[in-house]
Amino acid sequence: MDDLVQRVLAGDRSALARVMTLLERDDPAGIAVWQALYPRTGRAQRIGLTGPPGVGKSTLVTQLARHYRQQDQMAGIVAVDPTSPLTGGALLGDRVRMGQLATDPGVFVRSMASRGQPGGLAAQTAAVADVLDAAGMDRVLIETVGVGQEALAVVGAAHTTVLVGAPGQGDEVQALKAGLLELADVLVVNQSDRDGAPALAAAWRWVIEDGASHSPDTGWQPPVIETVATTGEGVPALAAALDRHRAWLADGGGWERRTERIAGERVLRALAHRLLETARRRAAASGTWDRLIADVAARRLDPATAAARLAAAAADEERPPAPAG
Ligand SMILES: Nc1nc2c(ncn2[C@@H]2O[C@H](COP(=O)(O)OP(=O)(O)OP(=O)(O)O)[C@@H](O)[C@H]2O)c(=O)[nH]1
Ligand SMILES: [Mg+2]
Repeated sequence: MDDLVQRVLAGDRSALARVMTLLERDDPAGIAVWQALYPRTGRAQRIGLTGPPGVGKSTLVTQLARHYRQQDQMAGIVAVDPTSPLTGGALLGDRVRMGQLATDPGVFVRSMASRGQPGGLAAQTAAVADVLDAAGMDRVLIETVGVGQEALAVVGAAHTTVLVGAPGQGDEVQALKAGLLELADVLVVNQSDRDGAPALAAAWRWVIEDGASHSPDTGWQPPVIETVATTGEGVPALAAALDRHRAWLADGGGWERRTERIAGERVLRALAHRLLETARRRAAASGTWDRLIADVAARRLDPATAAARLAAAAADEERPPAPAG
């Protein structure tokens, strides 16, 4: 284990890949390495990018990584569930697009499937980002599809969150109204080589300047950046906005506040996961699970009482053994 820790800290790529695979499986050996690495994290800017399928997030992330490489910065990329129904098989496309980046020692790309994550997707994505951070990446770019709970949880663990849209998607302003605006620090209208891009950018600016949903006391007005990810147009402007946001967080003490918020969410998530797992395991082992479910189904017991019993049994297990004597 110590060996893996040292190798990750030295930026050894095969060690990074190994630890990430262990983490994805919730393997105790991987968790031990991650725990040893955790104190060595906190330096990288974590940038979460989300948006509807096919708007060009992967293309944009690739261009951003290229931009950072030109500035001699190291960039880690985590792409969550890169195969959306729309562009199916995008993982291969991502590999091709990332082309020479894939062999650049200053870039590390990791794809994660959103299914079959025993420890929860958001927790594992954050842990993989920790590994990249510990390995010395200056920026960790986290791409996730959509605007659902999981996607929000993933990008919510970033210092800077970017909402990417494209003309012809239709739902963007709706998504903003649904509360995404509070989360997005930077808005990107990609595919601005296509019709409808200026209108979308104008609509977004209007929503932001209207400011109804954006809290005025933060002092940060999310910029709307227009990009063409396929050519790289607008990518320097996006990178500049990401730098401005980082500087703004650092200057106003917002960096610590945000880091604490992220820490709080991570602990809460870990706690919920742990309690749920303990409750499930206990109930399954003792046969209580099947009995309680049957009782609730037959209306002999209400769901809240059943949950209270399961929680009590789980709490029993979580309690440390009483001191002897
Ligand atoms: N015209 C145009 N096409 C673009 C632009 N950016 C990306 N594309 C194309 O849009 C398609 C989808 O791009 P991706 O980068 O895979 O999009 P994505 O948002 O990562 O997609 P998912 O991960 O599947 O949600 C690809 O064919 C890109 O070449 C752009 O700025 N203009
Ligand atoms: Mg993608």
